Amino acid sequence: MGISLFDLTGKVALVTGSTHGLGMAMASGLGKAGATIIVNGNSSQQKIDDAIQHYQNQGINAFGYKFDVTDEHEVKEAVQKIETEVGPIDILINNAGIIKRIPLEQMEVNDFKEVIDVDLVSPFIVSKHVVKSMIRRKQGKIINICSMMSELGRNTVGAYAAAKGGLKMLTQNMATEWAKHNIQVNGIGPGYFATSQTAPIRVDGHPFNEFIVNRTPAAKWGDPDDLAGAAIFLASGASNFVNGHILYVDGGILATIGKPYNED
Ligand code: GCO
Repeated sequence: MGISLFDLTGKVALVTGSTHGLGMAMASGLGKAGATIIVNGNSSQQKIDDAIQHYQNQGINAFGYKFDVTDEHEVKEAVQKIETEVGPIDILINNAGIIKRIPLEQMEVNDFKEVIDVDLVSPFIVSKHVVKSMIRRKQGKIINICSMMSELGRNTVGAYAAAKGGLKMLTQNMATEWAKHNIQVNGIGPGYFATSQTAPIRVDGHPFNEFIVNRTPAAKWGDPDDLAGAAIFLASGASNFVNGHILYVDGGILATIGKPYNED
């Protein structure tokens, strides 16, 4: 039986922001496909240790590194440590991100800049340091976690939309510059998923909660595990001729203008 197209055995995958939420769901998928997972977070060592335990409980080989993805010095040091202690990074998922829901006319410039820093500049910083060994080894997979806001606007998330729209174009430019080195750079655009980030707008009775269920042809919020397949595909040999593609996992949101509330 030949190696499956989707087998990640022997690969090392760094997933930023993988101590919880979508990052943990995607990293678990890669781990179950055979990859060794490099867990990253920046809040506490305890959260990283708990996450490592979570992965190991699933039979996944995992190591943890605490660093701030917006700090180039910390990123450079961490990538060097990972490559020395674990091995070269074959797969990078730039997942770490924040959101601030504030109407643009009320938003402080510092708040706007912080969202851009984490959601757009840090994928550039981390990719810049990880891609060096990928170029040397003539192979690599980079996956940037975009958003519905890479394509659509929404009240109060202007900074986030600017960052995620930019991340879509950064993905396409990374693909343009690095494809000749046999490095495939693509994006995943999650629709609306049940995570800590969306918890405030998902509470029962919250108008947005009902809106999203109505706006999504699949008529539900996504389950983080629904992202694992897309991550495995874009991290594996099955996507070696896929470059600069944003794969939307959104239950059909981008396929439709939506429907009246009282329509089935
Ligand atoms: C929001 C949500 C979205 C989702 C996701 C959609 O406030 O609209 O948080 O931004 O998190 O990014 O793709």
